Amino acid sequence: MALIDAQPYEYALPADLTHLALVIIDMQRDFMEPGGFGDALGNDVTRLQAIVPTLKSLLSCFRENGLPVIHTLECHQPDLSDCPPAKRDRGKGSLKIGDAGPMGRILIAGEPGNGIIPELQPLPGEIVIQKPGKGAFYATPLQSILQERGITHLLFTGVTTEVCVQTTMREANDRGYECLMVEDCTESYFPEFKQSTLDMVRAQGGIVGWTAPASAVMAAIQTAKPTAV
Ligand code: TIU
Repeated sequence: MALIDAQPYEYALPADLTHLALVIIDMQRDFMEPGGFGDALGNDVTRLQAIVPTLKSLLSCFRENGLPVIHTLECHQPDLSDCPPAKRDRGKGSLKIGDAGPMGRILIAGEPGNGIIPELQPLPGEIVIQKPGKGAFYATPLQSILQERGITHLLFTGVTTEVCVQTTMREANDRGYECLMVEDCTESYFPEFKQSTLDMVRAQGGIVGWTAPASAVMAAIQTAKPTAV
């Protein structure tokens, strides 16, 4: 059995690695670039860039081993029918969800600014989940897709750590998935929130799951002799 050197203790990979998926949360221009949703909320979006090279390496590892990859996008339909007024009206930013910004309408599906950043573009065959909420299980087919494919183990990456990544990981934990957050493949606009999230995930014996760096994940996958190539 291959083990990831994780906290609070080793994370056991499934014997058949195709039951393990990499979940990449919301690596979209809307959160990563000036002029998008994250910027409109008043955040310094530039600090999220630091994880891109490491996340790209982890994605390459999954692709080279033929393992499942799931990308998510936070977005709303152009008519905002899936955007609760409570979400659109929250905050005092100058641009709200659906307003026209420099990269198109803010947080609207299909707009240039809503797309995944070029470095992490999904390949054909990879799962892409559009989600209207912070959690990727809410109002999406994610649970049924995981069940159909027999996926039981999930590695969480992306942005932002304490909002969409943590919400999705908690949703997955309650649904019985074995969850691990990849420490250097997730980032927040607030470094102290990222640290607190990692701490709370692995506290109490792993109350929400495990955390580990990407290097430990990739080392374990290499020793596991993938069943799929
Ligand atoms: N604002 C913030 O930190 N995050 C979000 O609104 N969405 C995601 O985390 N993707």
